Amino acid sequence: MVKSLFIALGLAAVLACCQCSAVHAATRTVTLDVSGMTCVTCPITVKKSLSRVVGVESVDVSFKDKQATVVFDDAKTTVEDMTRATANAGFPSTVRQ
Ligand SMILES: [Cu+2]
Repeated sequence: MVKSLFIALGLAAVLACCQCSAVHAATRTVTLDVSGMTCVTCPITVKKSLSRVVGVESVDVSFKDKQATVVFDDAKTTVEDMTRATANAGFPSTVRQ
């Protein structure tokens, strides 16, 4: 009896936590494949384009790996906004799955 009560309380805590995260914005990280980078200044352009997207918190672009790692607030922006931003800067990108 006591054990099942603890389980019920634990479940309630988990459910309460899930509701909490649905209300508050979550910070997420996405990796974009940016294939069109051909020289060392390309990542600077890519980084600048992503940094201008409202909701993007940090950008790390690797020329060597041809990818951009973006930390963003998913209540303010979407991955589509980011791929559009890089495409507008001349560097089409896709989400790494
Ligand atoms: Cu370049």
